[in-house]
Amino acid sequence: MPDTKWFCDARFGIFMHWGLYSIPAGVWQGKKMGRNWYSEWIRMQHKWPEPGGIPREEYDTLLEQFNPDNFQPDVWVKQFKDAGAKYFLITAKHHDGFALWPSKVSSYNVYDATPLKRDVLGELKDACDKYGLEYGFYYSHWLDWEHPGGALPPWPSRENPKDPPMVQPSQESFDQYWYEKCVPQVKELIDNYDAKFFWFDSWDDKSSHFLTEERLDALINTVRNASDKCLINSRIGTTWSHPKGDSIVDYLSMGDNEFPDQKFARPWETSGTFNESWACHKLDYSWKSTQTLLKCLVDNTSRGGNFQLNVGPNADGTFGIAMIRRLKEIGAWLDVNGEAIYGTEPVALEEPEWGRIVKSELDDGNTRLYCHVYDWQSGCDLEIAGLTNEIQQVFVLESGEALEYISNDSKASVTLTSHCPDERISVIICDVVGHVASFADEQIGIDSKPHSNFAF
Ligand code: JFZ
Repeated sequence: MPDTKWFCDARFGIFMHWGLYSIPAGVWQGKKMGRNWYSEWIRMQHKWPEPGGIPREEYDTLLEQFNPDNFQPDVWVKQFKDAGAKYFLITAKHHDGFALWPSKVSSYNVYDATPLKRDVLGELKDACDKYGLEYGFYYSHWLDWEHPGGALPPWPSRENPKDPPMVQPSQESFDQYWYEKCVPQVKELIDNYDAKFFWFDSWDDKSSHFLTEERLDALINTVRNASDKCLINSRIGTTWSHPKGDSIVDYLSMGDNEFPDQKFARPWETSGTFNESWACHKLDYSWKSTQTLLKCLVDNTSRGGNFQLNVGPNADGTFGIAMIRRLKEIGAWLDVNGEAIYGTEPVALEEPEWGRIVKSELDDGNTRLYCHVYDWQSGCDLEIAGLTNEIQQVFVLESGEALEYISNDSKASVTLTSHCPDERISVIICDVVGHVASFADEQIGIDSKPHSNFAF
């Protein structure tokens, strides 16, 4: 199995949804998708804007309109680096089947079918190499609405749950899609761009109808044979559709915006949005605060997982101000507090009410604990329950200000000053003598499974 250390050390990645659907951005010929609907789904809404969704020929008029003036890979990736991200992934192909690279497998791609005529994925790879970000792809392997054999949404319409579901392609037809489009395109993405990881997308056992053991093996083997580094996520379908389960993939993916309240002993991540939609949506203004987003990052880090924050650029390649501002704020926080995130490990200590704790093991055998304080109660004692190691020193990471502490057989606590260093999340460093157990040390052998709470 490929090495996952870089992935675990990274903790923070940027996810991007960008494609033809970014042009309508949730509004089709004046008809508005719900403001909390995913705009990348605009084509396939059963009875919206008309029965059967948007007809293929009409959707395809977006091809000639895909000509962004502001596709600036260097500027984009620098922005993600400045936000503190260590890796980047983009929708190489979303459910609509449109490829963001000059695929030889299907001409339904940005180079052959749009006026842009640029290798979007190749240019982004160069920028990632330049700025030192790892690079990978979202690839919709199950749903594909361009190829006649690709799967369609398996649920009833939003408007009327009693409506019959869409008619799926036959197994023979899906086989054609799988072996003539999906598998070769995935191979192409590794060969052309040296993909470091894939984020395949399925989310419940309804996908098992098409994602059979044999097909999953063919796809996984293709990745394994083409690369000894490339990571595969559990949403490829192993959770539900493979007898070996998630043991044969490299990292677990949670459901959308699902932040589990438990630690997992395997590499894992949550992908989350700034607002509701993944691709940009003209009506979606429900922006999460920077503090909320930082807590997503710290929560997952403390539980051994990553946070992949999604951006949905506008069709012209610009970014909404709300996203830019939050990226800068996250970057400013990580600039000061990155040491308390990157390369840290979860600890086998009880999760405190006041925030989260992670650790780094120091070369001299001692341990540095990072206390992420969500709730700074001035003058109070911040207790580190269960810590038996002797404390050597305590200080605020941002300022270096030393803090008083109590360290004896029955108690380990830090006295908080009257001034809160950072109203979002303050980080206190607590250096202790000796080893503090990692969560993983105690949990090896647990077969952690991601779960989904998402219902259409
Ligand atoms: C999928 C896509 O359909 C969506 O457009 C977006 O790309 C997102 C990242 O992934 O949507 C999901 C994802 C997860 C669940 C349901 C739909 N889930 O966990 O149940």
